[in-house]
Amino acid sequence: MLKKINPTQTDAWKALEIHSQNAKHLHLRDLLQADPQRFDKMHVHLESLLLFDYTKHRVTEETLSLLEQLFTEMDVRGALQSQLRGERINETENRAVLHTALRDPRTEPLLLDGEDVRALAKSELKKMLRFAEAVRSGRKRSHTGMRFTHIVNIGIGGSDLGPRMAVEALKPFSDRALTVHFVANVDGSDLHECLQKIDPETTLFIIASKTFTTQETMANAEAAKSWLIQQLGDAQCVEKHFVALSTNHEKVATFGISKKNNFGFWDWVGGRYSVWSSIGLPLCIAIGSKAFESFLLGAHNIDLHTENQPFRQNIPMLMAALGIWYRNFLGATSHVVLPYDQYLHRFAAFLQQADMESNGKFVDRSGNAVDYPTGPILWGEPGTNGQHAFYQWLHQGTECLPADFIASVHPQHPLHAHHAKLLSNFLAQTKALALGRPAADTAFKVFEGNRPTSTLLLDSLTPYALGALIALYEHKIFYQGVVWNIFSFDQWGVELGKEMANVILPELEGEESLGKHDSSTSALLEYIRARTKD
Ligand code: G6Q
Repeated sequence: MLKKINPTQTDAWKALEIHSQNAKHLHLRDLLQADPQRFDKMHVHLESLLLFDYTKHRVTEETLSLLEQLFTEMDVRGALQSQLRGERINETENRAVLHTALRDPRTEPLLLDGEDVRALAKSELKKMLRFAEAVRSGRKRSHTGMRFTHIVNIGIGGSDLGPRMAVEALKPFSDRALTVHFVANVDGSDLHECLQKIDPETTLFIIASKTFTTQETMANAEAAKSWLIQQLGDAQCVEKHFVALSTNHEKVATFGISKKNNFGFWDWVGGRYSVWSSIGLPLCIAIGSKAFESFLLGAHNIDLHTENQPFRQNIPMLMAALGIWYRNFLGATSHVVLPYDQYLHRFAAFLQQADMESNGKFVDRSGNAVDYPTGPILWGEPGTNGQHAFYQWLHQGTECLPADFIASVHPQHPLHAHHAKLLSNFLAQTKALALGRPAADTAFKVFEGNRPTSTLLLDSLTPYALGALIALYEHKIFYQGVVWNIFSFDQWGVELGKEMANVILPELEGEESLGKHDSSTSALLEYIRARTKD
């Protein structure tokens, strides 16, 4: 189990508080100038995969050793072992957290309640890979005997963001004869627009829902089913055109999907960590089983990396520690992720859920309100687009926040001149943010600089590299949650609004008098009801 330690009571935290008073005055310009060897000491290179450069951070050797001490006092390594061993570290839901087992090729048993989770994961993976290949090869046919050309994933949150981001990221590796669509929103326009683009005879619907009770997904799934039956004029078509990704076999059967067409997973896979499970099916169909296995392996190798490397060579630990430094000691309220890669255009949206749903918590592991900031706002957009939008704020705004710059040395397209331009911007931005321009003819043109950045430079955005990239952030999020003494794997914060929506829905649809609400909600409800009467 995870220890319950208030991080502010550790020696390292207290020392960091004192140290930060002086460190506030450090300028990256001086740090970089004072030590020409700074890069040599502050980067991690994973051969033929990626380079992580943390030279442009407002830290000294002392900062880093105090952060390392904090990690030791908070026992982050012990916590990782608790996770990897399958202890029920998601205490408020009484669940283990074992998404790492889904990508673990090792065959030694890993037991949870007497069951070997590695073996379970492998057998479900095999079933999914076989199915994906059958769709890709055309062996799996539609109700009217056609090859599938459209795949529609219906799911939301963790059952949407991961596969959606990854399908976009790995487009160059995908079979272009298959188009993968994603429908998430209960706003009917999402499904409606999708239905305009697909051919009912050649569309496979994937209903992705761990619980198979989520309002949005069930509404879209039912509507898609009715639409298909109406289009093909035969209720039997559901058998060939619908599959499910779910832990709830009963509900799947009630919907009309047979057991063989349900690809299962388990309660020890959290939604936002589920792209490695059967929730990855749309990705697997898009890129094929070999590439999907490579995606899993890339993540597994980061699991081994973070388990075994010392702090100064451990990328997720460094990412986590730097984030804590800015959040808790230098007052940063947000963290920006800037992939200079159009294929990663959904990466920040994916991370936003992974990070903010995990670490946006104000209650510690003992149930007390924390008296220090926890997870920051995470946001981002691809470069160079962002440069023409919000970078003004990054360069000359009044807040200083850490940024992750991500790019690949080799592009996945043949337009090499474009890539040189992209990378020149990529390098120029982190340099400009760090050094600024202290003197100018007017104050308006002054750049203070001292804006910290990490650079994550992939060799190329392959399935293996994407798996690794996601796993780096997953572990970062985990370590930060451990240090902040919060539970990162529950999400009680999403419940209240859902409960209230269930009360409001019948009131919105019905004629009866309204229940008790605050004056604003009542008035808005009345307003909508009055305008939708006929
Ligand atoms: C993720 C959350 C949440 C969840 C969705 C969809 O960690 O739990 O985003 O994934 O609410 O849930 P279902 O998969 O059960 O439909």
